[in-house]
Amino acid sequence: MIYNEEYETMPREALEAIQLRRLQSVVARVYSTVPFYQKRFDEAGLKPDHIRSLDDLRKLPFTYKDNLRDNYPFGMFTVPMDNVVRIHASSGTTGKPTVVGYTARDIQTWSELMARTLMAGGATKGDMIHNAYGYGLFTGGLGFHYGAEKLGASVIPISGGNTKRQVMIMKDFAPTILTCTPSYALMIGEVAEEMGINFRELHFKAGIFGAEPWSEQMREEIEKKLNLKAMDIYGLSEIIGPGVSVECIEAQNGLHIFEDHFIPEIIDPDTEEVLPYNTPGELVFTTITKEAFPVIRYRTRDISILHPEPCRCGRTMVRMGRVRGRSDDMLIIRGVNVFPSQIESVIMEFDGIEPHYQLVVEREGRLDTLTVMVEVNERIFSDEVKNMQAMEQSLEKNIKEMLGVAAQVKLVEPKSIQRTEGKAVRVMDKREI
Ligand code: DLL
Repeated sequence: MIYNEEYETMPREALEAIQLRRLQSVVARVYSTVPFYQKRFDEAGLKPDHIRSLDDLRKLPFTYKDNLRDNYPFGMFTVPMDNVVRIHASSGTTGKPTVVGYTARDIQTWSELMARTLMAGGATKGDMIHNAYGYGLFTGGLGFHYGAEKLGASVIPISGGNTKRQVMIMKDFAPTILTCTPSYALMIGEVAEEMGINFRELHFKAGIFGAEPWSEQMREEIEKKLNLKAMDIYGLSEIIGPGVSVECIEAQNGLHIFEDHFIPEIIDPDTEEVLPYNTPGELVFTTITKEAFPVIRYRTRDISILHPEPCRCGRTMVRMGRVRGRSDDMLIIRGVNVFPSQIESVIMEFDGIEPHYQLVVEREGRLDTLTVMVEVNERIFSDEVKNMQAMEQSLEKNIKEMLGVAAQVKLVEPKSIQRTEGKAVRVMDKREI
């Protein structure tokens, strides 16, 4: 079923005409309202009226996460704060979050995209949606919530956590659609099992899972254990939140990008050259309808691929493949975006610590765990055990405060972390997903 037949199944030619018109308008708007863009376009010798075809998009400079950080918190907004009705944020590279804003019309756009998303994943007005994405600064909870209401479905705004209570509510309220991260879906499955509740007795038909990488194997496991069809959803705060792309229940094969709002490109992350369809590379998005916080050619760092072939569901929007990795070192630990450099900045504030550290990410049961191995100097290492323990604890506290993610810190003896000739190996990701 298709929420917005007119747009989602629009012939490519008509779609491209709309894209061009919207692109021209957003380029003119950012040029006249955001000093950052004006400077960048001027440096490239570009004026908004140089954009005469969709191919001209390539002439525009890229926008990087660092640019957002440099303009923290609201410097990239194109409207006065008076017109901003919502603010969300996600973690950034320095401990400062990436801040995004929405006008009332942006919230309407986002709600429509999430209504489309839910329907692509099998939801209708008659469904009850158990929304276990986190509510708060994270875009997941509220993004799904508004989409569910727009669709006219009933939404249970349960957010994440207190899993036993979630299972009880699933049993008593009989929701039919589950929305949460794939790792949390599996955890709910395990807790239900421990409580003696079989998902076959529940009423779920489909789940829409994303916000972190997962695999086809994980899909199979979720579908079997939770007795539902599992769809992949992709999005990022900088572009809108969830609602950038989603799989359709008919094919479950690639995520349709809502191209009437976002223009995707795939580039080679090193040379920045634009690559043809069906070639893997880094996803780049330009938002063409957002008002408060549009972005031009945003480098997502997510590695994917674009497939233009028609889909049996009837949507004409291009599909992106499952995200296969990142072109930077960002990790997603229990849903929180973490950069090794953030941890580095926390640990380097301590006296007696050497700039050698390693992050070990593992999965215990369904939960990601993060261990930070930190090398200390001789003086600290030969100190009393209780002093070392106190230092470990304060490091853990600071990491939790700065990044919002719990880590176990282990101080290790001088020279024990392996040195390499090339790039330091900072991360050991032992999770098998
Ligand atoms: O994770 C938005 C979202 C909420 C998406 C709910 C889907 C569902 P951020 O916190 O800004 O936004 O994190 C964005 O998460 O650049 C990817 O690296 C990763 N990511 C998101 N969805 C997927 C997915 C939300 N389906 C970052 N597969 C992105 C793999 C994903 N990675």
